[in-house]
Amino acid sequence: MREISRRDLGKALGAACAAGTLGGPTAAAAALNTTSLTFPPDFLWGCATAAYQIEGAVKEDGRGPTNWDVFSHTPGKVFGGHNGDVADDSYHRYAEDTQLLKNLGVKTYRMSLAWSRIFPEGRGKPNPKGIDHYNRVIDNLLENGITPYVTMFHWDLPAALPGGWQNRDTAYAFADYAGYTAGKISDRVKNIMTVNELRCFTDLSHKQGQHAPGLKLPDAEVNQVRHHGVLAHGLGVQSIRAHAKAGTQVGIADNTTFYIPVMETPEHVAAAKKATREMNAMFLTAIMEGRYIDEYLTQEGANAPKVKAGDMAAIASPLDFLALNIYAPEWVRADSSPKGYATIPHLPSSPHMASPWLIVGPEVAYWGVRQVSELWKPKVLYISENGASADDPVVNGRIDDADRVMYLRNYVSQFHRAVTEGYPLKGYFLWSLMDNFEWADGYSKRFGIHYVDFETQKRIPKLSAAWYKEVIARNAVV
Ligand code: GBH
Repeated sequence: MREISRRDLGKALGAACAAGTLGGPTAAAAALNTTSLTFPPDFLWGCATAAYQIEGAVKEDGRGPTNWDVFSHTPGKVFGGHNGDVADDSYHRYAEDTQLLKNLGVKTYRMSLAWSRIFPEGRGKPNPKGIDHYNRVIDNLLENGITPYVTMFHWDLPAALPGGWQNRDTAYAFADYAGYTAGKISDRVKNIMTVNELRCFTDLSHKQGQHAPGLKLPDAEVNQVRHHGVLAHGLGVQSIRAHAKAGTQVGIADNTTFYIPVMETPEHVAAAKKATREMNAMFLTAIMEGRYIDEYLTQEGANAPKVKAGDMAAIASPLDFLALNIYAPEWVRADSSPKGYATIPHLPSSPHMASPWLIVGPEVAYWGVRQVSELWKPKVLYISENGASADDPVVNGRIDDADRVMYLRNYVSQFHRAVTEGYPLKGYFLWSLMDNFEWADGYSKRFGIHYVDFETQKRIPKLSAAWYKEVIARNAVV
């Protein structure tokens, strides 16, 4: 694996000094930082958001209703009865939000498109006003020197599609929408992700019932929903390639469940890698290997998904890049069971951020990158999301979210380790640019590095925004 040489470090430090970016107290102090945790010069720093979480304007310019409009307006489903009707009003304030990005100095922005703005009924007749809107957003980003990375589906499914993800036809409708849209934007958007987080819009929505449409289906039906999810991704890849300009890079943003070895010894490291492959059998493992592995099929037995000829080949369509959303860790130890490993549940004393599920385990950042690299050798990796919820009290107009900074610094340091060891991690998108509609938690959980006052829509940079700006300027952990 590649090591950063003294010469590289010397050059990087020299360049930083020459550019006058080292505003710190002494060159020696700066050198300490720079020598320890500097990223490669072409590393891409970015921020991420998603359409339903920030846009609002749910009835504007012909947008069709989605599963999340229905779900959030159903009493008892979302904290406090909150919904995305207004959210951050970014549909109208996108130019202001571009300036937030520009001020941070990010080179890239990951955004998602609302399928139902482009096809209000999910399929059939496109709505030109939907594409017009996203063309304005994309052009505004490019004019400000920010490269958009676009996710085609971040959970806001057109409500008109019968049966939603339980219906196989939805996978084909997605492919049609993704291909059509790629044809319209790929003259300017060079990086496209199909779907966001398979496990969330399948299991969390159809097994645990916490996300739209809020179902708790039996296992066989859940497995079929999962199959339609990965099929939509695969057909989407093919359709995007068929319609987009040559050279468009296509990938997926997945929240693969990653297992940290309890100790960094060969037996535990191997056990954790095996756990990651098997526990993601219905999602990323199927996509990267083109089949449902025996462990999964045996475990599910008669409940295994029904697969048609050609499905697995479509699901395994080669990707230009793989993007990972990395938040909470799982832990595993090697043992003498037939599987060879035992997972360790989170403990009451496991530290977490404002969201109880968001256990802090920075090593998952390193192990996630290393495990997918070793298992499937992707050409290019991105972190499509990483970030944290915090309480964020406003004190004298300031939001000093030192806890979020602590979280981010630790995770970014672990990504740095992965980069230093030579794994192909090329960029990082922080979740999120600003506070927004946090799904079932409504507006009660804040993930932004900009505070949003939802009464006035005023955006205020938090301490974490100042920290991230400094990371980007120095291209190093600060
Ligand atoms: C990502 O989801 C999403 O892509 C993004 O839209 C979201 O805003 C962001 O991360 C922050 O959550 O309450 O124990 O049942 C992360 C996936 C979905 C994981 C909700 C935790 C609730 C678990 N998260 N889930 S629990």
